[in-house]
Amino acid sequence: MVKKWWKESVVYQIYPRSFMDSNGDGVGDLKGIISKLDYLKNLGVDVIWLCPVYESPNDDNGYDISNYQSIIGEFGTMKDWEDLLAGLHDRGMKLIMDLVVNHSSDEHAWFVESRKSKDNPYRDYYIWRSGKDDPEGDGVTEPNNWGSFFSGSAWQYDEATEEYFLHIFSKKQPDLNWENEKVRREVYDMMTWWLDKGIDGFRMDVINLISKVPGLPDSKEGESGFINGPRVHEFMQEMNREVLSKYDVMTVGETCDVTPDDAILFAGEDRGELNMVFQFELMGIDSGPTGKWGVAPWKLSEFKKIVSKWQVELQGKAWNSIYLNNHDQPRLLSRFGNDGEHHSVSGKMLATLLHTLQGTPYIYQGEEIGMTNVRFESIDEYKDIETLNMYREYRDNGHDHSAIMNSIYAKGRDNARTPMQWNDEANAGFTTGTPWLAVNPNYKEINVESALADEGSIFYYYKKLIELRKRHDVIVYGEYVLIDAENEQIYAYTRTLGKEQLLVILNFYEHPARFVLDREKVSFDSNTAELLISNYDVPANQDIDQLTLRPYEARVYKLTVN
Ligand code: ISL
Ligand code: CA
Repeated sequence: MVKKWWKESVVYQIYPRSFMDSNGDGVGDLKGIISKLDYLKNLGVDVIWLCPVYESPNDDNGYDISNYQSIIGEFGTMKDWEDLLAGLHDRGMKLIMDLVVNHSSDEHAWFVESRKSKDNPYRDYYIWRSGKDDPEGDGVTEPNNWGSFFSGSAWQYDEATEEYFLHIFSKKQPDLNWENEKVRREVYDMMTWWLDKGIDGFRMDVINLISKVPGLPDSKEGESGFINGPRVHEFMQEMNREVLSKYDVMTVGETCDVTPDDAILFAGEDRGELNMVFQFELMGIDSGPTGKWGVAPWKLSEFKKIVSKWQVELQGKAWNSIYLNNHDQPRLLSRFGNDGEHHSVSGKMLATLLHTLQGTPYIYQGEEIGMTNVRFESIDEYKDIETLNMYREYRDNGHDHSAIMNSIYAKGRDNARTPMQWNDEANAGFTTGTPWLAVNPNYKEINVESALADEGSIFYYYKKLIELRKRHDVIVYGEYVLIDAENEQIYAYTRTLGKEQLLVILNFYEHPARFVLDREKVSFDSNTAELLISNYDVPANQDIDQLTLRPYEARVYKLTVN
């Protein structure tokens, strides 16, 4: 494994709208983030990933960009952004920006031109098609059967030129046409412009959707016309050659529906594409047959199988990114832990997993203080376009209100987007005005101020895990081996680098669990077992061959291999 700074780093994701509001308009902003840089430095993270801060009509909270080279007014100015970058660099932290180039906003100047006429110079920046004949309907219908991620067809009819444009996400997020060389040049120039301003890399939104199957044929059951399309690697290699290879930066591609083999193509050490990808397999573990909204129970053996598959198959070939939640996913503690009685220990147990797998860990804002999912009474309190579109569609199809609300409570994206909880004052100290999305009522107990005042808090546990990463190469580079595949209550594995070995033991449930070490899988000198971290007090020199783990107990030992 080649040593790289981005493998040794811990990333912290900021969703600016919900992080900190500096001027009382209820919307988080850049000055708000700047006011919290010492907090982030105290936590010890190395890299900040900033979700989109560009000009946008906010149909999808900034993932619909109308100008890639300008800052949205409600977040501040370019000067504020430069101050943020300088503030991070001064503190030894780095900044990666969100790159959203599968689509733009329909309010981007390119699309405004594109929709004007069929012979407009920008027409071919987007994907336009005439409708198909539809003798049974009103004469014409969508060019193909592709569906949008945000409900309904992926095509929108446009009066002006009587054609449809493609939008894999909302109607206000038309897909850019990557087949057009000019589009690619514009994107590369824009990336270069940001890199020359001094940023340290990119997180690339749905980057594996940029190449569409030629001819845009109907997709058959289980197939897709736009996931990992035929030219995607050619485009990624071109982007790398033209832009990324000229800088020492970090790149992570958001890639839905990829296998480890796909990930090796995108992020293989010798591929000249990306450094790592976000894969979604674990995020699908609690989906039912109807997909994301059909909430289903999950088993620990399945969880381990997925994680282990990625750990083993990428070993020595490509680098993993490790995340358990983000701005699109429910809060990890509510999903995989226990956000009630065992809030603190289960939050720490999941943190132990996050930081001791092989890959770069990503912390999503608020995770470090154990923020949880939220349950708003009324659908009117929700703001996310995916949630609102789904609600409408499901209601139209006759689904029961309370059943839909239960899906939203489990999976809705606003779970992760409620404002950061800074203290127990009004609106959790996030704003002096009215927050754009209501705060989670549990802010009185769960907030930064109380976390900082309690040395046993989840916050200090994250901080310690981050410190350990800096001290022990085995945490970064050690090879992963699962040691108890069948166990439905305990997740245990080793990480080995030369003669150094980590033994990680995690009880995933609230019941005590018996752990018996399989000496054939772990060969070490007991006298050298050093407890690096645990979420409980552990008696000194305890025999680790047989243990009874307490609810959600986590332990990490460092051993010397015989
Ligand atoms: O949120 C999801 C879970 O249902 C995904 O479908 C998500 O939309 C997908 O992972 C792509 O996400 C990214 O691109 C979207 C944007 O809405 C998300 O916030 C972003 O992370 C479109 O730009
Ligand atoms: Ca503000």
